[in-house]
Amino acid sequence: MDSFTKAIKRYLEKRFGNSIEDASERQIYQALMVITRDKLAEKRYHYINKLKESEQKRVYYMSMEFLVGKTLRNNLYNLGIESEVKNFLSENGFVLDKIYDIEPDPGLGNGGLGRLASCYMDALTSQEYPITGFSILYEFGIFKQVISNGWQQEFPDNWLDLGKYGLIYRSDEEVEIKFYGETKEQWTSDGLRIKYEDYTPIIAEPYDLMISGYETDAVNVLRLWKSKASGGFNMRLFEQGEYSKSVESKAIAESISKLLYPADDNNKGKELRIKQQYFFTSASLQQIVKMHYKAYNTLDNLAEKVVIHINDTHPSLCIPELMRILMDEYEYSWDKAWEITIKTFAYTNHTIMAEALEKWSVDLFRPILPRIYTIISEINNRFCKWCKDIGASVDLEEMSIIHNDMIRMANLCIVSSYSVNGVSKLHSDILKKDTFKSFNRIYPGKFTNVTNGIAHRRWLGQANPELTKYLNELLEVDFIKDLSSIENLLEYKSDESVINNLENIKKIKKVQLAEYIKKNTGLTVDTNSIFDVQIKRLHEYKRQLLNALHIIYLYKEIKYNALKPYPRTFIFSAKASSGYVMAKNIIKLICSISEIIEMDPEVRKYIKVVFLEDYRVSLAEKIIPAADVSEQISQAGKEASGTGNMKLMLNGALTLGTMDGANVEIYNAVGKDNIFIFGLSSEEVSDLSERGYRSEEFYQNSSVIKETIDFMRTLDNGDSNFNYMADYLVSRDPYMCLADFESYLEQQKLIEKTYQDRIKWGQMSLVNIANSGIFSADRATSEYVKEIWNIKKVK
Ligand code: OAK
Repeated sequence: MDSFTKAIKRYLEKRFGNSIEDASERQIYQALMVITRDKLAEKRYHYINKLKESEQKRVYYMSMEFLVGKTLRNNLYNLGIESEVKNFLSENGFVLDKIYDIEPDPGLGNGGLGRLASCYMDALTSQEYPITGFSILYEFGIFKQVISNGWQQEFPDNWLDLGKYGLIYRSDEEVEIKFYGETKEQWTSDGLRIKYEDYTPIIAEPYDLMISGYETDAVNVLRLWKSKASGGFNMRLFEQGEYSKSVESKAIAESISKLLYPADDNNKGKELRIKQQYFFTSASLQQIVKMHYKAYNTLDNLAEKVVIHINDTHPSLCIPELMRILMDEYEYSWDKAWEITIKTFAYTNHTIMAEALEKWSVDLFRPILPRIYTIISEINNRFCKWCKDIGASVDLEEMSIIHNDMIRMANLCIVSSYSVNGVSKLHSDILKKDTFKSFNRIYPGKFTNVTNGIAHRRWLGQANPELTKYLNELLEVDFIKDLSSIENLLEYKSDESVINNLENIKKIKKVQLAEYIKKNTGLTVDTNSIFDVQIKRLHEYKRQLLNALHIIYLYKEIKYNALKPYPRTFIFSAKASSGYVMAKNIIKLICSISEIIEMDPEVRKYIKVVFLEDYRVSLAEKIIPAADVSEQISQAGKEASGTGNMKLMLNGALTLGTMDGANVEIYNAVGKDNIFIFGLSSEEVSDLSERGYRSEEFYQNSSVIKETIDFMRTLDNGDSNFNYMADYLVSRDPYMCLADFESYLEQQKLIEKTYQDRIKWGQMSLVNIANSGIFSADRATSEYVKEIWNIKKVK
């Protein structure tokens, strides 16, 4: 530690010519980022040497998204030097929390899938497993959301400005990626070779982000690729006076890593998106293969030493890229290359939403990646032939990789990987029984489940130090090291003083959040009210609209039926994909409700609605510890797993949910008396949709629905969209909000009643915390390690 503080002083002197007394907060921030990074890089050096020596198997985790969250606090915490740094800074007049605030959230992801990737990197590193993440160094991460008159506006997120201090540029490991052009078969003295002509080269520059583990020597790396033109600007055009053209190709090349696509669970065939996918998969594969060859002088044993994990289908071009490298660069035959390939890849599916299953039109794809297209097409031909040969009564309409001139990436992944997993039991069952049933028939045993998990060190240890400290003292076990030991808390279920202490901690976190709300929205919220939280991407299937409808119902009851409910604060935070009109309408609706209530002194005594803008990891860290109720109300069968549900449970919130995704497993873990479940099951949803769902019937047949929707219309003031949304619910309601409304209402009433029994609520909350051990990312990643990857710790 002494050396760490000395390093800070030295950095300030050398870099800024400042002593610590004269330094600015910004300079302290930079010093801390750089010194922490370099300290981790040094640890990494020793770790990687041990790994190389042991010649053991490694995992490469491919993901278009890593929602890293702020790194500085996580790294200091993991290095075990947070409190010393804090003291050192405070002795010199600085507040560490204010320094943390300077760091931007590296928003290199949209939501669940990206955050999961980061939770897994953290958990695997803490457990000393060798894993490398690969993704893109987006110059602009997920947009910054500003709410203006209730409507979402998007602004660029220039995170590298301050975020760059965590990265290490590895100029020695640049690679070239080839787009467009033509490939020709050419006979040479060594046999048939593939020759590329007229292609457009793009350079991938590597930047490494160190991933630290908790109290361990392990340091893994997240490698992020940045695109740049090969050869800078065109000198010939420049000399001819064509200045703008001369830099055009440079700009086009750099556009590849310019921005993160802000669409969550939605796929629109975009040329730039294909380029992004091939860019980072080709760069990563080239590097993996090169390193492997250097270490072993052969690629014959690639599948023994390497697992490449594909995080949803976005990195699926890894598969044909490996085939290409093996055949075109290392002269393997098709059969040998294929044998290696299908033993190397494992694939996780994160959604069954039809619009999210990636498909590329052949016409768009083939000119950009001619050789890769040929390989995919050949994989498909051989797969279809094999199906016929085995005589399986298989449905090639459903299974063919290329169908109706579209390339179906999930099919490519299933055919080419040795393992396919879903992310919760229910979701994995749906994959097997429904979405990919024909594949499951011909590949028995290939489909498995690994229920998601969360990095509890961040989501409890760092986000809720008050609760962590208390539990540490109470339980006298290191549950931060091993979350399963948190179940010892169950012993205190009948201990009122423990229940009271937990309640007091919740109150502290609510007060902190209330301050944030005041500062950011101007709203004053009652910290004795129930904090009812729905925070996640804005998507119709997640049904923020159902939540809004319940608030409208309460408003009506308070105003016209003299209802005096126990006070509640409804907290929302969510980003909508920029092109998703209905999602933006739902945000507008929520903001309009918030405004109307705020203007009504009769109503605002009881209920308040807060929409916190710019949902991101660091904001989630503030909201989650303060939540009483965790709204997990997706239409059953649609949410693959959810992970926010786990973070909230771990922090003592009670789940109000449908039997969907991992809610089902939360229900099993805590028992029916410690959760609020409502709504149709996934089978009932399928049945109803097969029979034909007509929301209007629910509207006509239920007085409470009718009254609520009719009341909703009366709120429309021309500037709001109450009428528009009411029409939508009555005429379409694609995710069946109306079908579930009454049973939702019933559970909401039960919540209100239960909350007032402070001991009972406290006990339920305790049971939730105590049973959250299975949702640690340590458990989830251990399952990947044992069941799928078969790797060992680096000792
Ligand atoms: C995003 C883009 C395409 C496909 C899936 C996603 C995605 O984020 N899916 C989410 O993944 C999470 C992690 O597995 C799950 O918890 C969410 O339920 C799922 O929607």
